[in-house]
Amino acid sequence: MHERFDDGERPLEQAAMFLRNARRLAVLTGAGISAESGVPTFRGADGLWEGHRIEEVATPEAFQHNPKLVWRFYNQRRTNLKKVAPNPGHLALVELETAIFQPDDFTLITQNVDGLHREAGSRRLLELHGNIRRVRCTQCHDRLEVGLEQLAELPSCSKCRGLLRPDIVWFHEALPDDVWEEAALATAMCDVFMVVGTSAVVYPAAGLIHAAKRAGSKVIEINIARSDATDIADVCLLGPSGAILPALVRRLREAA
Ligand code: BJW
Ligand code: ZN
Repeated sequence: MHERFDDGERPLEQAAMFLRNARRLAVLTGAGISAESGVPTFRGADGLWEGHRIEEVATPEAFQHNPKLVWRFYNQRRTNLKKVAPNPGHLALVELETAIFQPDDFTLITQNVDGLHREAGSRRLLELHGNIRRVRCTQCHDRLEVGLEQLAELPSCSKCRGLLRPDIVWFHEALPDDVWEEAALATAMCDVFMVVGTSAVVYPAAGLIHAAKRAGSKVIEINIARSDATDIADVCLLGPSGAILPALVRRLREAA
């Protein structure tokens, strides 16, 4: 069976060539890689939650004014995640890490909070925006893995009774320093930077793409539509990541 690439096979071969010539690879993923698992993206046609834009429910201000609304949003998303599993795009990235690149030469940087890369088996993984399966206390800052079980309307800390919040980076909040530093380092060191399923509009994550380009890396984009990364990419593979990533891995394996 042949996958359909909008511009034929040429971009796929060019991307494969960049990867064959690369020692270090860094990959930045966004919501698009989980779309084929059934997780809605943020800025698509269905990007609203009960009429709210993400910017209205994913801020510390929203949590301060209406923590019940914000917790309802996250509890609903956590429940929906129980029904989803990693797709062939997630699995192809695991194969790139474990079968094609050396373990220390591959870094997966994700903006996603759904935990699907970890579930798929990715090892060197940097979660820039946190993880929806974790909470932290607004008072004592304790962090806790809670999985996807339904939490109370307003869950509280078992140590200090403080209000718990999702361990996620909301708008106007800083990214965790250690994770960000590792992501910036992997970006500076890589030969190829691959951008998968992100609109590339949210900073500082999107800034990594520009930093990679400035540092001289080849940039490969995989997306079903144009994004803010398209004009700086050296090659764009237009199509669903669940088909394109496995096709790319197959091509690299054939050549090996
Ligand atoms: C497929 C596909 C398939 C679909 N295959 N592809 C003006 C200019 C610049 C910056 C700012 C500004 N005003 C404000 C800011 C800062 C702000 C920001 O960037 N805003 C922009 C929106 C303008 N950034 C922040 O606030 C950040 N913090 C910060 O700057 O702090 C400063 C600070 C420093 C020191 C101290 C204190 C503060 C934090 C940003 C955190 C973002 N968090 C979110 C919410 C997480 C909560 C949650 O999940 O509930 O993270 S926002 C949301 O967007 C989420 C995502 O990770 C992130 C990125 O979205 P993504 O992944 O790109 O998804 P989409 O939907 O946009 O795109 C999907 C793509 O997939 C599309 O391109 C599709 O075509 C494609 N696709 N199916 C392949 N099958
Ligand atoms: Zn506490």
